Amino acid sequence: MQTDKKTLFSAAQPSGVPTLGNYLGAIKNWVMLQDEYNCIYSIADLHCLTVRREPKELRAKSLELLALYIACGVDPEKSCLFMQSHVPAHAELTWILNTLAYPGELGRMTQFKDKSKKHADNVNMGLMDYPVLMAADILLYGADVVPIGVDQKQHLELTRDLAIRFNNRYSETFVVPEPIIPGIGAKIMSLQDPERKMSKSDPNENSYVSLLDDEETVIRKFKRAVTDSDNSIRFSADKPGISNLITIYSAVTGENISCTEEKFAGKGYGEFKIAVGETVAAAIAPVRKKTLELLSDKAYLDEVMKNGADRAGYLANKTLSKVYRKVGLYSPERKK
Ligand code: AQP
Repeated sequence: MQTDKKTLFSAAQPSGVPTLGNYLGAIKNWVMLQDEYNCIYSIADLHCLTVRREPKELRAKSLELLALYIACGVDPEKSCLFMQSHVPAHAELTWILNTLAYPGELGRMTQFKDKSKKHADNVNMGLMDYPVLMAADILLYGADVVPIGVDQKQHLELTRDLAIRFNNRYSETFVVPEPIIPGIGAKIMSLQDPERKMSKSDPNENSYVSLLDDEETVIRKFKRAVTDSDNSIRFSADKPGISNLITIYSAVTGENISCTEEKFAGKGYGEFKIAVGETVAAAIAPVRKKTLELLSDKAYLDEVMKNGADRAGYLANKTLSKVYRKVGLYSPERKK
């Protein structure tokens, strides 16, 4: 780790194939920030257990997500890439932070409320404790910044509150992190219900574009995207469907929203949907190709994972020892 650089932490759950939302809201920025920061990127497999999963599928998706990170441009030589469950300090710090977190504040989290409705038959303690584990992920590495989509803003606020609460109670220990939220692409919406965010675990496959979708599938999903009947390509709060497509096109091409509006002024929705589909398909095609290549070299992926866990474990354990000492857990003296 270079000491003159600030530290950045971010993670995604292997809860499905990452969507265009995960890419534009998070992973794309991770790649751009690699030179500026000491970057630590995790695969949040422990977070995944808050919802019932098929164990075999979780294992496969975890490896696939590692391949996808690398295929998107996250460089394991520059950044630390690791599986959350390979560094036990995440679960250990969660326990300590739990003693400072209140059920009232966790019960108020929007994601907890949404997921409790979605998984009404399995509202478990892990679902409620999700943001505390996320706080442990971030605080273990002294992260100064955390790139996130808008949906995770509330959880990052809680991380900051827990860090400040701990520092006030036990003396200055944790860095209080700042979010980095992308200008365009911070919240990509579902293609079928543009009032809801695009999510990789949405049961309706037409609602999201996955990073492993082929060109034909991507274009088909955009053609079917729900829009309004006004037929003017204009960004507006009362036109959530078409505004979402304008956002996606702008985020992928790097053009601003008004440029996109001008470019497609007077064109019909049909033509615009195909243009968005083709642009997205061209952007993700190399990611798909590279991911499939990487997945055929499991030994390489395992090696990246092991190295990452060693690097992350070293940093995390340093913080955890400090925390244990500060809260008063006894540790025997080591002989020199
Ligand atoms: N629709 C989105 N637009 C922009 N950013 C998004 N992110 C997620 N959805 C969007 C950002 O992606 C990062 C990784 O997210 P995650 O995998 O840890 O969990 P999530 O936010 O719960 O993502 P999903 O796709 O909605 O997963 P499921 O369906 O399993 O719950 C985060 O930085 C997030 O902000």
